[in-house]
Amino acid sequence: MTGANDADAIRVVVYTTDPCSFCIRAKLLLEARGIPYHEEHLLRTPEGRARLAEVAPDARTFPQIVVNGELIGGYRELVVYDREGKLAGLKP
Ligand SMILES: N[C@@H](CCC(=O)N[C@@H](CS)C(=O)NCC(=O)O)C(=O)O
Repeated sequence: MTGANDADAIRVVVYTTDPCSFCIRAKLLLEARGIPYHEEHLLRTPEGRARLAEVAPDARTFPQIVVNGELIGGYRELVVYDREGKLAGLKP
């Protein structure tokens, strides 16, 4: 799923799986803030696993959220990122 049509505007990748309530919360927060994102759902796109292993080799939980190629963490870290005002800077 993608939150915008303009692929160039997408700087956020959310690695998800099912079931995953934190994944849903992360996506809702991004949508509430109007931040476009690309979802890599690992059950639907198994090749995403290799991409996730590259950026977050130690990841044990979902979601894993990457901004501008850099792993910021999971949902809790996304909330902190938002509180710090950094999400606003990702608006197209
Ligand atoms: N601190 C993490 C917690 C994420 C979390 O616990 N996710 C669950 C799915 S909703 C998970 O991956 N559970 C598997 C496990 O803990 O091994 C965050 O904020 O994203």
